[in-house]
Amino acid sequence: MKLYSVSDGPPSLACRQALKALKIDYELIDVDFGKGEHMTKEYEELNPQKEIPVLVDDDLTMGESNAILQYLGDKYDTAGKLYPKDPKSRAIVNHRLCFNLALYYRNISEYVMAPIFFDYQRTPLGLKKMKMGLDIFETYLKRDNSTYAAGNDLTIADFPLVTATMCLEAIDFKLGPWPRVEKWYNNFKTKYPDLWEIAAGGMREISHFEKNPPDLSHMDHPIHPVRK
Ligand SMILES: N[C@@H](CCC(=O)N[C@@H](CS)C(=O)NCC(=O)O)C(=O)O
Repeated sequence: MKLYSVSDGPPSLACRQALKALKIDYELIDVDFGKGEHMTKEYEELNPQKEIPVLVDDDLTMGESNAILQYLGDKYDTAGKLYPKDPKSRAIVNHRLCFNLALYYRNISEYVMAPIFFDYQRTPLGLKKMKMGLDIFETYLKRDNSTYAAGNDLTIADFPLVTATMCLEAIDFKLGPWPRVEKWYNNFKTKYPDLWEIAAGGMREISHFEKNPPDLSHMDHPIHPVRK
């Protein structure tokens, strides 16, 4: 099994956490975002979306970190601990994965990440949307009185939500107004230091780039405006 991964990419880091939690042997292939390695013809064959991560397992090649997490859970978590088999528990895990992809990380990515790498500004609307995501996550944790993202046990849903939240810490954005989110995030760090360390490596890089924005002026990006 191979994972094409970018060292500071939350979706990649979430997949690495799942691979580690499930004790899966795999080859980690580092994709250099700054060099545009994900925009080559060869990479496009692996992932027409030109996004990182990509998982290759024999004849299966696919991107989209949620699908990767679900596949790893289905194939390797035979006991159904990280990816429960009970339909209702599983539905909550799937819900949190969708929530992260469609709203929580999406808004964090637009507010925190895009302006670091590309020529975007952090706007009051972007901040409002990001805080809305935090408010909603706070509500889920409070409503279910849960220690983890999808109940009282660690699941694959915690990984992308932790790596998304890590982006906030990277820019020193405080979680104080969202005490349940803060508690859940700190609890993950304490209980799973090995898994946290995977996210922490990415956080250190993002934190560095926040203070020293990378020079991507050589990049001919099809969508994002590059800082010149
Ligand atoms: N929905 C995708 C998103 C992956 C994603 O956004 N990856 C970023 C790196 S963190 C990327 O490859 N961006 C390509 C680009 O901006 O050119 C997933 O969850 O796997």
